[in-house]
Amino acid sequence: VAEKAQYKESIKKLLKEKNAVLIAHYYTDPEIQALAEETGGCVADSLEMARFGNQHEADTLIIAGVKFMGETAKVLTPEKTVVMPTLEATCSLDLGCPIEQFDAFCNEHPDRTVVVYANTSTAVKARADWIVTSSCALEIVEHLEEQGEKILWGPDRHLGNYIQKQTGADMLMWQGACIVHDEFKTKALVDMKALHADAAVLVHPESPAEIIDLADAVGSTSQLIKAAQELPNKKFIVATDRGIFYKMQQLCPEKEFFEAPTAGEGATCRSCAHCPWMAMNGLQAIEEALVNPKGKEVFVDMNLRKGALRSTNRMLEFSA
Ligand code: CIZ
Ligand code: SF4
Repeated sequence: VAEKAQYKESIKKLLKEKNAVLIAHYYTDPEIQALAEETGGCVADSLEMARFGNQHEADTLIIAGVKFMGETAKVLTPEKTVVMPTLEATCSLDLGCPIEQFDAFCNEHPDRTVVVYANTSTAVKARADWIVTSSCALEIVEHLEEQGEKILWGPDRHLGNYIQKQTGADMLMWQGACIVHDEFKTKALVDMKALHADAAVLVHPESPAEIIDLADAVGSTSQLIKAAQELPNKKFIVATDRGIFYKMQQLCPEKEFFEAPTAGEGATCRSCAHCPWMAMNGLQAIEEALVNPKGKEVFVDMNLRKGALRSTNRMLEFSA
């Protein structure tokens, strides 16, 4: 505990000295989210993180999250120094969508508008016509469907299937998945619901369809946090990364939150409702990134940047 307090003090001092700001995702550990809030940074979903970094006057952005979030920040503000606690923090959606294969898939379907989830590399974003995050995906696909466009969607198949069902759009899917949300189990959730009959079930749409079918509210992290505040229930079963409990508990101290059941427990559990890459964002790693950014700074290819900026700005302008 004493050690943690020292790290926090040191980070606060360094943020000021370097005119840096800490931007954390809802899935990072509670102490990181608390520190971001205390120091005038932000805790947000990937869309709001991108906006906040884009508008902030700091010279250096410390992005506590996963690689694609750092890359998005660099694409939007190339003049800033963008640093991450570790560049090893990636995402199974990003890993599962390599540009060579994705480009070939797009080339086979030239008649389709390419819509990709923000959880992708700069190269994949540059290949796309549109970027979406889970908080604006529905509206953007609805808009494209109204224009009569056929869509090629990547990489998350669960989110894609959910949006397809909601909008009726013609969508061809890349078959990626998030290792955290893919683990939620239907039967165990049905049992848990029976045990807490008065609980509302909150589900992130990166989860399998059978889990989404059991939900009282489906949405992005920020939308689920809103649902926790607005629904009258006193108890909630939550199917997304448990990092989100920090914000839910803070905003609804009188309510109770339970993790939705995952496949494995203990040793067999790969991700158990907490993203292993988000978990790499520790206090020590943040301090190190501030002291010596070497090896932790995010760079993007300037040619790819142009394309990624075009598709990312389309999203930001649409959802402004
Ligand atoms: O699962 C993720 O990585 C999410 C929800 C990202 C985001 O859009 O905030
Ligand atoms: Fe990627 Fe899933 Fe981790 Fe989000 S929670 S960063 S989608 S692996």
